[in-house]
Amino acid sequence: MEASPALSRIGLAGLAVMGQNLALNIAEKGFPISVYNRTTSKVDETVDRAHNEGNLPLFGQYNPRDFVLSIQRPRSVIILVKAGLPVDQTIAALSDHLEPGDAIIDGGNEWYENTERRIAQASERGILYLGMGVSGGEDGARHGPSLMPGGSFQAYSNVEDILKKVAAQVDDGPCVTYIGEGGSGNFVKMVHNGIEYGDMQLISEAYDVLKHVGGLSNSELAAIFSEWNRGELESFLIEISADIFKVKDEHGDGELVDKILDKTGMKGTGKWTVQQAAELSIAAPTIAASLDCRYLSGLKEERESAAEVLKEAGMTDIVGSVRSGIDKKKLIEDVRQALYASKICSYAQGMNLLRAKSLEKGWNLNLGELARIWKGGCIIRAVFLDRIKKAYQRNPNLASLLVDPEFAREMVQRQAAWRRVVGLAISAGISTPGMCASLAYFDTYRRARLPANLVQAQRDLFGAHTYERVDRQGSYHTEWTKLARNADAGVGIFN
Ligand code: 2AM
Repeated sequence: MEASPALSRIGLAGLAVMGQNLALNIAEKGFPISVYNRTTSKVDETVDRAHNEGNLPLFGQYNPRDFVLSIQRPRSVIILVKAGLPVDQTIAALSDHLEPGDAIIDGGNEWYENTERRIAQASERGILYLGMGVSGGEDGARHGPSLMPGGSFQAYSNVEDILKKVAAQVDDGPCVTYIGEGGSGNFVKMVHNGIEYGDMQLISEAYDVLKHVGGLSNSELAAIFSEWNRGELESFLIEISADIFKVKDEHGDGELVDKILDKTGMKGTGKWTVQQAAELSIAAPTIAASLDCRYLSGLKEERESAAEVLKEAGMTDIVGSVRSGIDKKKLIEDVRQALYASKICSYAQGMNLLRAKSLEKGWNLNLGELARIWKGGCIIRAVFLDRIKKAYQRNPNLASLLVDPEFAREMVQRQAAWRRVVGLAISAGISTPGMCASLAYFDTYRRARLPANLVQAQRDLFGAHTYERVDRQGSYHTEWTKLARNADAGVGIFN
């Protein structure tokens, strides 16, 4: 370790995986950093890594007081501990030593309202506060994450130079921007994660269809995903999927992917996204379908017994009969197009959720800029995000990505392939809830007239909720039952 300078430029408390890597990244970019963790062995571990990874200017501290006092004023302290109570406890431990003008930056996946509460509490003591979404996992934190800081603009300005160097760098700048006031940084990160659920679900459905309907092997899947990663689907998640299909099982035959228990874990941000969509009356069916699929995947034993029961009830293998006569090459191209079109719908949902929240809270979110900072560093990074950025640059008030002229054209060009894939999957009994949800979203959104007229009539019949008419102003109520009976009497069917 280098000799400790007079004072560090910044501090970071909470040295689990993300904290350690982000601290090392900051040090590597030339900003002297103090680090602290409740369990001090992690401080030593981080100091050792800083030494081994190039004598980085990182300085271990072993109690909150020394930690805070080792940072230059106005101080900026990043905390990366578990969301919820641990954040409050860490703030409490540090607060005694912080002074007005200092800033706390919570880099965890925090619920945005907790950040808003802490902003208010901190401001009573003159402390500035940022809730900063950090995406990119371990590797992103170490070599360039996507950063979503929201809250005090002054706190952001104090560390802007650091964040811009530490973030992933793409062709149009560092993957960080001041998101907005309050808990906007956490909220944007939450929706990012919801979109990530959708992407992963859609990719898994593409895999399922190719494997079961197309009969593709893992090595074929690896080749197809690598090829896809050279086109419009180019993204981190497609790239890592290609790699996953290649890995052999070291404990047996074949590839590891086939040995993995089909039960998905989750930490809650996807659920929050769907809850918020419901609160704001925003349709997010693709993201909701991906969440539902995680729940259903969790019922492994129940699914196994359901398979048994249904087999006994006469359920036979539908896939087998559909598979014969499949044109593999055409199926692969169709699935690629279906995946792309489904993805556009999923991002349209996420972006509309962000806009609705921005309006409710007055955050003034810049959707194009959010797409830009997701181009690098984070899990959903993709070439496609540049197109989203440009769509919002063309028209910041775009009602939906689906009506951006470029995306609209792409959807129309892909819809035939998309319908073929979904139709085939349904016929084969391979569930594609994400692709189906996206397609239904598209078909519902693009239709100028929906069967909601009948729903309104039913509501008016049983609850006198009234309805509007397409051809004249005002609210109407009709005595449906009475008129229907009269009509019956008139027509005389039942007489
Ligand atoms: P620990 O190593 O002392 O457990 C992820 O769990 C990170 O959050 C770890 O660095 C962990 O510290 C920290 N953490 C969890 N709960 C905490 C708390 N109540 N106070 C301080 N740090 C906490």
